[in-house]
Amino acid sequence: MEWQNLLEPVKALAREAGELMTKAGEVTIHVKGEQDFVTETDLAVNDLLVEQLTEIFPEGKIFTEESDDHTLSKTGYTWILDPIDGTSNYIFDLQLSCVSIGLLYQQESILGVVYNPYTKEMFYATKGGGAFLNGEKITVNPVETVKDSIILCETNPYGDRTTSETQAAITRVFQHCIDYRVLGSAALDICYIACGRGTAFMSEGISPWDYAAGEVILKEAGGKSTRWDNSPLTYQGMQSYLASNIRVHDEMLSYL
Ligand code: LIP
Repeated sequence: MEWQNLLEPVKALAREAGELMTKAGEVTIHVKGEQDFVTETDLAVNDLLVEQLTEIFPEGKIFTEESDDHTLSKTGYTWILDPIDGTSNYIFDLQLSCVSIGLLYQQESILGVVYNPYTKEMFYATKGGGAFLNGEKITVNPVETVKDSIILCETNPYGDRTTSETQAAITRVFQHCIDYRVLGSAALDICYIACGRGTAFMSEGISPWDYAAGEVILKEAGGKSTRWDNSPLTYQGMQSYLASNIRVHDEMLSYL
């Protein structure tokens, strides 16, 4: 199957994964690291995604938050998956969690699907095909300054909290914006910038599975992303991340 024809099957798969999330009831939790958890539902969704994506598009190398191999295909396509982004939210039933399915060609995100089964909001895009929320085209908001903005932040909970720069950076931004929000799901944060609910999203440390799907959704919605030093994102390892409507990007970089 040509990658351009994958969008509908991937959306259907995301809905199936969402059913697993919302129907799971009491879940078993495993500790991966300091304040870093994985549930049996994460693992069940992971297995569903790996099995189905291997079947519909076997050319795609699989790279998931729960796999050991976090390297990209050297020649072609790589699926980068977060079975449940916002696992801590999921554990406490905050209902701000999603399944995130991204497809890269070499180092570029070309297809992205992010689905929140609680709100039934399906964000999706293909390179050159536009970005959508439940069938409606989406674009970043036209806000020109941070002063007139809601800024989305994440706290890099898996980083070293004794050396974290996050709180100082949020404080600097807070002195210049309407307010900030910490939702607990980077994949949803990026989609919220793409549809204009926030003007920029910042995190001192997120992983490729948090943004692989969101990247093409953000770009097709007219947004921009860089690391905090204005360098381009890579898909190797945890890194700082700033997404915006372009208009406030340079101002945001001055606070980070
Ligand atoms: C994470 C969130 C965390 C955020 C990370 C990532 P995970 O999702 O829990 O709040 O800062 O960027 O989105 O690891 O729970 O799937």
